[in-house]
Amino acid sequence: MPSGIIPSGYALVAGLSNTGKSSLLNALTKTTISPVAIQPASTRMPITAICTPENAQICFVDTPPIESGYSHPIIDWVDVVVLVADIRTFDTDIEKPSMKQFLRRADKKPIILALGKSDFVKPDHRAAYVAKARYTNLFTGIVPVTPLLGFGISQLMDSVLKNIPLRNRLFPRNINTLNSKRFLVSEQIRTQLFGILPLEVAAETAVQVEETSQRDGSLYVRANLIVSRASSKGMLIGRKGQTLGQINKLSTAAIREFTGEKCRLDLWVKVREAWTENKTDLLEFGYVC
Ligand SMILES: Nc1nc2c(ncn2[C@@H]2O[C@H](COP(=O)(O)OP(=O)(O)O)[C@@H](O)[C@H]2O)c(=O)[nH]1
Ligand SMILES: [Mg+2]
Repeated sequence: MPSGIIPSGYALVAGLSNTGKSSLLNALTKTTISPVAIQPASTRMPITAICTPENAQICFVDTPPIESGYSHPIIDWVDVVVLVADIRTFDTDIEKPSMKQFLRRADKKPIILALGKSDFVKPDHRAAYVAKARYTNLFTGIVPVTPLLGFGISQLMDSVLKNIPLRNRLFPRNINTLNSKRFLVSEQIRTQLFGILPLEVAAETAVQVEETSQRDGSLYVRANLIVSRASSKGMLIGRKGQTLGQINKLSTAAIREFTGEKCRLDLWVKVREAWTENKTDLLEFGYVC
């Protein structure tokens, strides 16, 4: 192999809502870069994490759910697709229109099927699920996985690596994401909202990180939580500031875990009426590429 030529490329992580895409990306890259929420559909923009197994580079791209159509165009520029599906519902899920559309667009790419949530089926039944998926003839590889337990992760990584082309390295050494820290921090905060607030309020709260800096040996983050109607403001703050305090506590812990830095978070609640209906607000808050 000529010097400087290594396996280097992109792997899309796609799947229906709540199948475990973000958990899988984190397990593959040994990070917590992509927030995992109990509520479905929390990932809204691609989140990238680069890992470097055995002198190689793979940039995994976590995406919003297939139902949103967001991941379809990304297929065209990645080298390999990791399709995450719930092992229990895979056979009916691939019949859904959005999934069929996705699979049609991906038919020229290697697709590796990660059968997620495999802890929900008995270990000696997993081979039967794999055989059933193999019968579709759609996949280059099929691996049952349980990201939280690390099960199937190294097999999946090997399978992805085999499909990454040899080329000059695409990414500088020592970078682990293509996203900005500001964006990743805002996503960590935004995800916490879904565990604390009613879904409709969380979905209409933008997070705008105004500052990330070093202060007294800690990461200092100042961020605005921007609600779309004045009546939601009180709900975010809560009685005696309790709700905001809880959002702050959970977000601080999440940012600390993801950055590895001690964090001090300063959160403010602001109102911008009907921002969800305004194109320039959507652009400003990172909802449109
Ligand atoms: N039991 C189990 N839960 C999982 C597994 N993978 C993900 N989850 C849970 O499923 C939920 C959705 O996971 P997430 O990674 O955010 O899914 P995404 O919406 O596809 O990105 C979270 O509560 C995860 O903890 C798995 O393999 N087994
Ligand atoms: Mg996700």
